[in-house]
Amino acid sequence: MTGGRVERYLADRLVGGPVHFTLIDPDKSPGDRAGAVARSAVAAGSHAILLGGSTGISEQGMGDAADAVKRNVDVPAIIFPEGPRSLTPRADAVLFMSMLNSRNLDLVIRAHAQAAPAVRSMGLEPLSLGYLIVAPGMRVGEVGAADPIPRDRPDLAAGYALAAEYLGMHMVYLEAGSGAPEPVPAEIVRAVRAVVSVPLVVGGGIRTAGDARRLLAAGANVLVTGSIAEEQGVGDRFREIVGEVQGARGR
Ligand code: 1GP
Repeated sequence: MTGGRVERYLADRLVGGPVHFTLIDPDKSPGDRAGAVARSAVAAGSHAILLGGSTGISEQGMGDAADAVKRNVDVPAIIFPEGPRSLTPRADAVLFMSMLNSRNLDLVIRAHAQAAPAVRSMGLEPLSLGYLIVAPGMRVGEVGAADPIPRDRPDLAAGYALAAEYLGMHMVYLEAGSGAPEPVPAEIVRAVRAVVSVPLVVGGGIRTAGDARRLLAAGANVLVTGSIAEEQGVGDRFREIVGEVQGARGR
């Protein structure tokens, strides 16, 4: 990977093995609460904080959460944008993501054309990423008007992911949707891993150490968890998942 400071931080960490990102929704954990969740997540071994949610987060809400995260931890605070409105210069970077299998051109490229000048003037580092919704896709799949990749079509996912890499995107993100009853199938992760060389991010429905182990064994480079810390705080379940990531780094 080339790019700015956050991309280099990630590339450096990825040399040592897979990494974990904690997704915090500033609507559910505003301001100092976001800072407290970030602090326990990073103490448990998480490598970066994503800030986002699927409902409208104001610039103010996003900015306050980013400030609180930066006061509490020394890992990047990265915006997981729900639209151009949720950008703030107070974060370190933004996932500059195209939803590859959306029927809505806004999510493929039009919102990006609108947001790019703001990203530039805010000095936010854009992290170029192809975002692929896998069934069930949950709310983000609905709001994003996605045609989710069926769970028995690893070939289709591999085609999209390879196209993203050929288009120059620096990462591919396989998303089952927040709260999904099951994470992205390991077969899909394996098929994508077999064809792409860019880092592979996997999220949605990761609830257990077993889920994490299967996804890591299939070739995921980054695991993202959101709901688990939101619902139960940074407890045993969270620690077990991050423990799997840390364990894979040790091998
Ligand atoms: C990030 O949407 C996920 O990719 C988060 O999913 O809330 O199910 O962990 P969970």
